[in-house]
Amino acid sequence: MRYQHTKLFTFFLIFPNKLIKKNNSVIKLAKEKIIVTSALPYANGKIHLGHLSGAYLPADIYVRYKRLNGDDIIYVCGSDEHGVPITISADKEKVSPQVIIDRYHEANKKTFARFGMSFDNYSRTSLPIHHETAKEFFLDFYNRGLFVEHKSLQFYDEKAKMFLPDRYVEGTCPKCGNEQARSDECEVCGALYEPSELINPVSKVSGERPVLKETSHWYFPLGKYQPALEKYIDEMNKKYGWKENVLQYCRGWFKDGLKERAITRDLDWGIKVPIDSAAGKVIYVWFEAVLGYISSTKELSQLKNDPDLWKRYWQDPKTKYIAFIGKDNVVFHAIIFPAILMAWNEGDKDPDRIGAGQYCLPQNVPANEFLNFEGKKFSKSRNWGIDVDEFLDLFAPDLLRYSLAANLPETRDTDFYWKEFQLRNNSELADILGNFINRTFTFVFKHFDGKVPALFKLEKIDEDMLKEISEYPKRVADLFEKYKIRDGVNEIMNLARAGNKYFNDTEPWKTIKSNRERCSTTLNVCLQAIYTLAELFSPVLPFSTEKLFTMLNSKPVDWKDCGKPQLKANHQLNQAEILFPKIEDEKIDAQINKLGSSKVEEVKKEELISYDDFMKIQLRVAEVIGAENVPKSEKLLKLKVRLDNEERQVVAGIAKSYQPENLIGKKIVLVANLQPAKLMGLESQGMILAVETNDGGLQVLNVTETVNNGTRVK
Ligand code: B3M
Ligand code: ZN
Repeated sequence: MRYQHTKLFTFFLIFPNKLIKKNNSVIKLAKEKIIVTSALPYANGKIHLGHLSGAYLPADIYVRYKRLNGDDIIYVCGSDEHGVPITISADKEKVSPQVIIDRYHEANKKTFARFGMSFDNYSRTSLPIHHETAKEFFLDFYNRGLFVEHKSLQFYDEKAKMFLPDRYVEGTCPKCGNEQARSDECEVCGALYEPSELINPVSKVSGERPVLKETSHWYFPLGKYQPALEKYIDEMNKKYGWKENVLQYCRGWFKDGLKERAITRDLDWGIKVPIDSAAGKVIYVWFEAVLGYISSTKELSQLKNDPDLWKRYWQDPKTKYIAFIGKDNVVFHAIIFPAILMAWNEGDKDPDRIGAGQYCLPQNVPANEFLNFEGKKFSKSRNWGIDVDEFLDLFAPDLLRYSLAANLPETRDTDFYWKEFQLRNNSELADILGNFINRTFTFVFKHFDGKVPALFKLEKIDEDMLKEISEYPKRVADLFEKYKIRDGVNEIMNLARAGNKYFNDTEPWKTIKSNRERCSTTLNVCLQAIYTLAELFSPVLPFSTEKLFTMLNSKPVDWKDCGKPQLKANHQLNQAEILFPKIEDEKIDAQINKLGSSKVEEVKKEELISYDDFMKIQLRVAEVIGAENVPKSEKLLKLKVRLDNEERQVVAGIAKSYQPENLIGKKIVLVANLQPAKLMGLESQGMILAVETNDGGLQVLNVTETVNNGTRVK
């Protein structure tokens, strides 16, 4: 429910952020005006599960919860389409950057939609509206004399005849010795330095050692804002509790002392520096990308035909702005972006510029740590991980949302494991939540015609359960409000656990025979719990809970009310469908087996065997002289094989690939000194070697007929 100023004005006095009814009989809780943003992903590759866990899913859950809470919220994002990451991808494929950004912007936008991301707008930084916004900020700062112009030495590739941006140069970090450091930034220790400090630089374009050549750039005086930034972060933390990891990063930066930062680059892809003398220079991608949040909101204004919409959010001092990001983006959102906004806001002191508006700064920056994949970093080149689209081709989006949400890297790095994913689905979504819903619906349809059974006299167990249900919305909200999304999600599942326990303890399958009113009462309570679960889970499982609301023949209410009994007696329900089918082992194993380098690495881990060990295995050529099917077995064939002067019986699992008669006369390779084993009651005196074919069948290894029976294979 969103309030409209005009309609409510006659009934309510509007206090800052609060609506109080005139006769004071009802005090409506403060509704907040909120902007939520998620980091703009570079449009140079597909987003993976790690991205979703870092900056997108937690934001989407928060936003969906806030909407149900009746808050006035907008959620914007978009593609980051400038900068060296894009040009590097374009160079690799030998296409223009435009081809890259068009491809990945569209792809990621679609993927996000499939995953259920509920952005109000998903924009792109290549749009004119963004270029204008970035240039407006740049020119404002430039005209106010805020920038300092410096000549500096920059790496220049004499072979390729170009200045080399940071990521085009690799060398050794002067601080920690990382040999893959960029020209001005080390990803390992986080150090920022001058290109001239990099040890042993190499150009990624030509592979040559680049030279340092003079160029001139504009610098943003970040150091000037350090006192204000420290005060701002301190205040925000005191009022709203920032995450420890974010504070740690910021403190580290402050300790080193903020320095001026070049905000232009010698590059031809990006937003041209809007000054005549600056040909060949673009605005540094990080300076403009953060402004993309504002441009995305401006685009939303256009789309909604409401030109001032963006101002009502960004330039209202009461707006609460929350920036969801991954930990690698902290400095840009907690320090640089606030500094840019402070610099803009102080411009209002300039008589020429009054009325340009004051932007609100992030109230919180709930950055997440990283998600790894099966114990390692995601890696496309090593085929380690899975594409989100590929995932969604195999499994419903809510399954992914749940397993990621229940394991968000909020306080430390976490891992996605296929087996854990299966377990979360099978033993939580299916066995706990799905089971509770299913048994209740089945019972109500069987014994109460699918109508909500009435409440009769409440016993203590019912009162306790109703009380517990009523406490959940606030309990979960308190966690979500603190950005403890993972804890909130796990808490909701506890209500489903409590529901199952209540169902078991009240034994409706017995009371239906002994005391129908008692049975009716307890099932009513179960359905109220399911209603509450539907609403509490709706930010996490939007697709399944939509179906669940259809089953309940009902709709969500204001979040704070969803713990109160909402379903009236006799209300007609719709037939249940299974919301969470179990995932079979085969489906999961197939994914694990597909993981690229896993096999290679596992072999490495296994102990190597010695030559002597190998020679212990007697591999001998044998001729098949008899073959028949094994009764009642689809897989096994009983073979008779001849070595030099003995015959053996071998039971082999190749019946799906061979007709017995086709094997007669073939010379195969037998493991001749294997301990005999019994298969379906038949003794097998050895094993024959076979390979798996592409279609999953087996092909027996053959030796030409001229080789004598019994010959050793070495
Ligand atoms: N594009 C970094 C990234 O995709 C960067 C975030 C921009 S947020 C304004 O990892
Ligand atoms: Zn380093």
